[in-house]
Order: sequence, then structure tokens, then C-alpha cells
Amino acid sequence: MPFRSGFVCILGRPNAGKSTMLNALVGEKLAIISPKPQTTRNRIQGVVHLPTAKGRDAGQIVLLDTPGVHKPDSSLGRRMMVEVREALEGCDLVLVIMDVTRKFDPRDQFALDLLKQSGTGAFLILNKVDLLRDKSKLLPMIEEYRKLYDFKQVIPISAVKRSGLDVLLKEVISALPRGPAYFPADQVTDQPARFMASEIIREQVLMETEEEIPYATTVVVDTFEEGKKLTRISATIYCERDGQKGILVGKRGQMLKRIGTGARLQIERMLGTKVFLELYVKVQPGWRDSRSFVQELDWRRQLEQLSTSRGSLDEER
Ligand SMILES: Nc1nc2c(ncn2[C@@H]2O[C@H](COP(=O)(O)OP(=O)(O)OP(=O)(O)O)[C@@H](O)[C@H]2O)c(=O)[nH]1
Ligand SMILES: [Mg+2]
Repeated sequence: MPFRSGFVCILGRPNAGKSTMLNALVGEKLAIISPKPQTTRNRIQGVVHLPTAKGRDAGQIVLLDTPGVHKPDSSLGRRMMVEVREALEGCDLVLVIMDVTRKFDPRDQFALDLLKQSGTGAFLILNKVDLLRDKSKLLPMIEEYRKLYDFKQVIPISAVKRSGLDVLLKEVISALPRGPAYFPADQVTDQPARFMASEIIREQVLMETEEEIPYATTVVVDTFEEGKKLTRISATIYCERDGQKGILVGKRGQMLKRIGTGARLQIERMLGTKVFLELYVKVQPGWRDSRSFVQELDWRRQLEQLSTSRGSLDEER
């Protein structure tokens, strides 16, 4: 049996269920999820290792979850769209994901435009079919969408109920070329635990707050000391205004406490150690429009800087 492998980009408007699908396919929580649009802010890699099975080739699918496609109006938004474009570059297949409960809108069109520019083969994934009361609506929908692009496959799924995923994996692996295993069998992501911790904290902020706050906040882990039994983490939640800080801290610090407890339990589960988590809230006016601040948030860039500074230290020695 041949071994197939390749890079597969997940593309679609905000809130379509891209990250839910990534987590469901990999079988681990790699990306945070929320009912609010624009949850994901960078590309997230998740590797699906497929052993040989009846009627299916063995292989490795390297999935790339991306931020929801939108017209950006800030440095943060522009950075998010760069992440989308970088994920699309050089991938073997694109999974365009659409929400069957929503009408096709300009953001879906924008996703299709990006796909056309990339010239990559694509599947259309129709997500959230569990919410479709009248399943007979699916067929005309598929016909309409097929007119928009020459999709290789159209696959209805429910990422939340995990239905349709076996078919999806089977079709994806057979659309990929023969190739090597890019990653060892025990690796499912390249995200550092430190960054995942900051995302888990941000997910709690998204769950606990409303209106402008989810969009105006970001989380930076300042220290991360992993021990065998205890991991000590301190992190800062940045927001843009004093009023937002007041809400994030809450009466007698109640809100921050809730965010901290929720995040700590999840980080403990991820790391398998006890976690001591200290949270701070700081106001950083207009951070979303600061190119340098937004760049500092990028963990791939942080790692690059770390390795170049280490390199120059070695040279000095
Ligand atoms: N009922 C139902 N809800 C779903 C399904 N997939 C995702 N959702 C919900 O849709 C919302 C958005 O899901 P996400 O996975 O965060 O969507 P996304 O496309 O990654 O969103 P962005 O990162 O903002 O672009 C969440 O509330 C999910 O629980 C599904 O198959 N069925
Ligand atoms: Mg997402």
C-alpha cells in the first residue's frame, strides 16, 4: 500500500467551524474555539497520522487551520490575512469550509477568490449539517456551490458531532501525492506549549466577555517555568482601554479569578502537571494598530529571534 502525505489548508470565513474541524480531525484540542468570529489569529498546524485501513491508504495529513477570511481594518487583521496567505502557499489541497446555516456572503466569495489565486485543487466542506432541519436542502446547495468553483469533492460534515469525518479523511488522503512522513508519529503540532497556554487564557477571555473586549484583548505569557510536578506561568492580558481593564478584572478581582481558574484547569490537563498561574491585565492603547506590537505576538517570529540571538552569542564566544 502506498504512503501518501501533504499539506492541506483549511480556508473559510470567520466562525465557519475551521478550528472545530481541525481539532476533530486530529483528535486533540490544538486550536481554541468560540462562538465569536475571528477567534483564530494565526495559522495552526495539526498532523493526522493515518495507519493503513481497509479501503484507505496510509499517510500523513498536515492540516493548517487559518484565521477567518475577512477584509482587515487593523494591523492585527492584516497580519491575520498574511497568515492565511502563508498557509495557502505551497499546499497540496485546500479545504474550503462553509457554514450551511448561513447564506453565501462576500467573505465566502473572498475565500473563493483567494483559492482561485492560489490555483490549488480544493474540496468544499459543508459544515454544521447537524443544524440543518431539512436535509433535502443540502442537494440544491451542493449544486449551487459547484457552479462557483470546480471542487474535486463536496463533503457535508458536522465538526461538532464528528459526522462525515471518516469520509473526509479517506478522500483527502487519496487526493494527496505519494510522499514521506514529514513528522514523527507522536507529533501532532508544532505550537510551543507556552503559546498554547496563552491561547487557552484568551479562550477564557472570549467566553467570559462580550462586545468589544474579545477583539481588543491579547494574551502574552511572560514566564513559563515547566517542572516535573508544577509549572509556573505568569501572563498578561492586554486590552485597549481602562474601562475594558475594569471589566476584565471585575468586582474585587472576581472576573480575573474566573478566567484564571478556567485557564489553569485546561493548562494542567494539557501539560499533565499542576499549574501555578498568575494573571495581570494591562492597558496598551491601540495595540491592534501597532505593527510592531502585533509582530511581537507571533511565536514563530519569537523563536526565530531567539535562535538568531543564540547564534550571535555563539559567534561572540
Ligand atoms: N452546531 C454546530 N456548531 C458548530 C459546528 N462546527 C463549529 N461549530 C460552532 O461554530 C462556532 C465557531 O467555531 P470555530 O471552530 O471557532 O470557527 P472558526 O471557523 O475556526 O472561526 P474563526 O477562528 O473565528 O475564523 C463555535 O461556536 C462552534 O462550536 C458544527 O458542526 N455544528
Ligand atoms: Mg478558528
